[in-house]
Amino acid sequence: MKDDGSQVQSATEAIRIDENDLARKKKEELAALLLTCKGQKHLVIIQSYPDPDAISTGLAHKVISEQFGIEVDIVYTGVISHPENIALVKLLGIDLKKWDTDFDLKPYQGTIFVDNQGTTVGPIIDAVQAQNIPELIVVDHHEQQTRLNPKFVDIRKVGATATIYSSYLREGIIKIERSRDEHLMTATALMHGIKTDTNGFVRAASEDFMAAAFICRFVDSDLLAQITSQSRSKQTMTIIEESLANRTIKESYSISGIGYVRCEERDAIPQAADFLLTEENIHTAIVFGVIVSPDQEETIVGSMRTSRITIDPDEFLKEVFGKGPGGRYFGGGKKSAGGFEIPVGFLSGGSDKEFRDMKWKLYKAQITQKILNKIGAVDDDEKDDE
Ligand SMILES: [Mn+2]
Repeated sequence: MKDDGSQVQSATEAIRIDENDLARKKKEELAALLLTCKGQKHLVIIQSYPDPDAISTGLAHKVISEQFGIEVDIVYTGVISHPENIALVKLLGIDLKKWDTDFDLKPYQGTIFVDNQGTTVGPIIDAVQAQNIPELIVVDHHEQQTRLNPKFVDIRKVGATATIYSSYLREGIIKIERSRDEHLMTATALMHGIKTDTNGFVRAASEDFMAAAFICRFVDSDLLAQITSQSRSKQTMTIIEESLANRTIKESYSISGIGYVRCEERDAIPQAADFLLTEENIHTAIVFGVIVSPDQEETIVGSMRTSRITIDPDEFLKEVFGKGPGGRYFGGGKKSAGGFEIPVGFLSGGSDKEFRDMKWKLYKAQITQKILNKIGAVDDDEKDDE
C-alpha cells in the first residue's frame, strides 16, 4: 500500500498530465486554424484599459500569427494610464493602436479577443460586429460569456491569459529562440502578465508556475526589473489618499467612493482597492468613482479586491449590479478581483461643480446601498429613516 506522500505526489502528477494534454490539444487546434488564415490580416482587440496580461497576450498572439504568415494589429479604445503599463509598452516597443470612430476596419479578415470576451473592450465591439468581421479566436481566463461566437475558444480557469499563451509556446506552436528580440520581448511581457494577474504569484496555481518556468529562460530580467520599478504618479497617490479618507468599513468590507476621476487616472481605482485591502481585518475592498470620457459621457467605474476564498467577485458583482438594458452584466470578474462599469447615460454632462457634486451624492448613495444590501449591513446615514 502506498504511503500518503506518494499518493499526493501521484495525484499532483495526474493533474499535471491533464493540464499538459489540454494545452497540447488547444495548441494543435489553434495552429490548425491559423494555418488556414495565411496571408490574412487580423485585429486583436484588447480591453479598453489594457493591463499587462492583455498587452502581453496581444503581443504573443501577434508574434505567433506572424510565423503563420498572418499580419496582426492590436487595438484598444481607452487609455493606458498605469505607469507600469506605459513602461511595458514603451520599453518593449509594443505597437498598440488606439481605436476611434475613423478607424478603418475594412482591411481585417478576422477578430481575436485575448484576456476578454468582447464585453470590456468599449464601443469597438459594436463596430466590428456591424462590419460582420468573422470572430475567430477567444483566449481568456474570465468566466465564460456569450457576447461572441468565435471559431476557436480557449477559456481556462488559470491565473492569467499569459499562462495560456505561454503554454502554446511551451507546446511548440512556434519555435521560440533566445536569439530573436521579439521572442525575448514576448517572454518578458508574458512573465509580467502572469506576475501581475496572480498578484506576484501569491495566487498562482500549478499551471501558472509551469508557464513561468518555461518562459523564464527567455526573459530579459533587466528589462523586467525596469518595467516593475515604475513609481506611482502624484495624482494616483492623491486618489489613494482620498479612497482612504472616504472609506466606510462594514463587516470587514472596506467601501470607498472617490468622486470624479480623470480618464487618465482610471488605473488609480484598482490601485486604491489593492491598497485598501492591505488594512488589517479587511477581507474585501471596493473603490468606485465617475470617469468622464473626452465626449463627456459619464461612467461609474469600480474595482473589487478580496482575499476571502468564499467570495467570488464575479458572482458578487453580477448579483449587486445586475444587467443593463442590453442584457449584459454591469460587472464581473475572476478569482479575487473584479470590476464594474455603469454608464449613467442621460445624467451625463454638465461640468458645473455644484451640479457634479449633486450627482455624485446620488451615485454614491445608490452604489453604496446596493453593496450594503448584498452584504447584509445597514448604511449609518440611512438608519434613522427606517
Ligand atoms: Mn487577465
